[in-house]
Amino acid sequence: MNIDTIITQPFDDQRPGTSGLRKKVKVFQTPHYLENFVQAIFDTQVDLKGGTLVLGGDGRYYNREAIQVILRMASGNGVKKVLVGRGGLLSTPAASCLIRHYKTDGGIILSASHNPGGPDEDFGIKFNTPNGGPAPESVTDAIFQRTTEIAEYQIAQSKPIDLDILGSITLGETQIEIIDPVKDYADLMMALFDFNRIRMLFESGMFSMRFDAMHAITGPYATEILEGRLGAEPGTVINGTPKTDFGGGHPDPNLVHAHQLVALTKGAHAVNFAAASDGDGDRNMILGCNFFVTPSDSLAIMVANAHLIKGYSGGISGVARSMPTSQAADRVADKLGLPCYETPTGWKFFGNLLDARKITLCGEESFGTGSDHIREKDGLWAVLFWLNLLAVKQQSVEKIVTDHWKAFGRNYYTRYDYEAIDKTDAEALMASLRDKLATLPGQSLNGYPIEYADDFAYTDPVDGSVSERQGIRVGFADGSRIVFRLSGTGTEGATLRVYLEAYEEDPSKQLQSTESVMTALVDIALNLAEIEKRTGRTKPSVIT
Ligand code: VG1
Ligand code: CO
Repeated sequence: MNIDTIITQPFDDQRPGTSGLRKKVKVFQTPHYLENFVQAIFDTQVDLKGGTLVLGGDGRYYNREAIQVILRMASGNGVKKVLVGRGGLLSTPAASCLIRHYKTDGGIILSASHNPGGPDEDFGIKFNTPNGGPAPESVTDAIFQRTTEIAEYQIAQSKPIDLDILGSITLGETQIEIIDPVKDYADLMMALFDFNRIRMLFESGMFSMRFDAMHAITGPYATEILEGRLGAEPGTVINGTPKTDFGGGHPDPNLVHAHQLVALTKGAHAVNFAAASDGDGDRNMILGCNFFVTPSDSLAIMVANAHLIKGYSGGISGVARSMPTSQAADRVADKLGLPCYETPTGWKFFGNLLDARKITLCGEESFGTGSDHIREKDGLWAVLFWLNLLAVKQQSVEKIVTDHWKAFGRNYYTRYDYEAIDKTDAEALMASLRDKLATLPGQSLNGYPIEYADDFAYTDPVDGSVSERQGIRVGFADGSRIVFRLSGTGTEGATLRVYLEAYEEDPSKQLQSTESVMTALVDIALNLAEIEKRTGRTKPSVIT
């Protein structure tokens, strides 16, 4: 087997964001672009030499081509074994599961998550460490540093590997094993949830559900688990065949992009339960009959009910949420006497807390929930958690959520996204907010007294690492909160996210529309950040 050493030059834009390196496909197709980044992984993650790597992606356009390149580079860099999902497919949670199950030296996941796919759309790559989780900042910093000084990469000569046949092949000294992408993950789900009870729910004839895979990676997983192992009727999974362009849509499970699914929860033939996942299978949206569960509430409800679920019935050690996520989970943790951590945005910040067993459950407002079973957020896991809960409680989704509000109060929640705005304008807007921070506490805006205002900084309680400038928080005396931050996953200009939260303890006021409750806070946010003046936008691109 011949290994070529290819001379290359650094690209200056390979710093990973919230979740890996995300760029337009066209950028990744630039000669040496993908190769440089992959070589930087091999150069810095030295255990991969002679070690084992998990490899797979969400099936988007360029997935197969990138896998061929990475396999040849793995061989060129002396990786002993690569576990690849058949067809080059692995959901993000399944990749995390495999890294842990087979105790590998890490994994490379190809995905741009919920961003659209296709020749003119997005692609992404990230490295997960041996604990199964996204690389922490120390690792992504080292990889980035390496990309700035890279001069050559190693790649084995080979004709394309057949990714569609299960079994073992050798590429030089490297063993490539094409494995079933679903089996180990589905087995793990069976260990955590009461499949018999969920099966009885489906068999009762009184319960119907739809799961929208949005033409993305969860199709094969959901079909095997829901229709195969749990006996849900055929057709329960919709849009279940992964497509390289996700059928032309945004594989983003929210009320806007999953509108086909939302429609199935309304009207005379509405289903009792509906759920969707994103491009790479780590997000989830939970719906009841004509009812939407905010991801922040979903996390809080999981914490409150974990004792009812097989895999968590022995008790949970604590909970964490990303900073912009509503404080609903904090209220539950408080009542149950559990520790509750507030971390910066991105799953990588949960890894240490999970590894140190300080938390069992964690989540983000951006449709992500998960637990210590793996080190990524997990879309289907959340769906199964809810199914298990519905099977135990024999109540509707709406009843479970509204009862939860009565017991713990309701955190009304909404997020405004301003996408693809000018980067300089976005940075100026954040800088101007930062400048105002010191003078805000004590002031009242539209009759709302401000209690605190800061730029969120986080000290990891396990390794002491510090992450600064993680978002501007403005907290009000009544528990409401506005958060401003710039996205770290976009590929065009900048995206400003404005997160709004209002707390209501009184059950008689818990059934208002989120929009009406938020009017005053929205107004405060728009004025405080001078959004229209600074971005030229009169309304957000998406409200979730
Ligand atoms: C977004 C979400 C964040 C999530 C990240 C990756 O990041 O806000 O909560 O962890 O996406 O999720 P940002 O920096 O754009 O706000 V995924 O499903 O895109 O891997
Ligand atoms: Co995702």
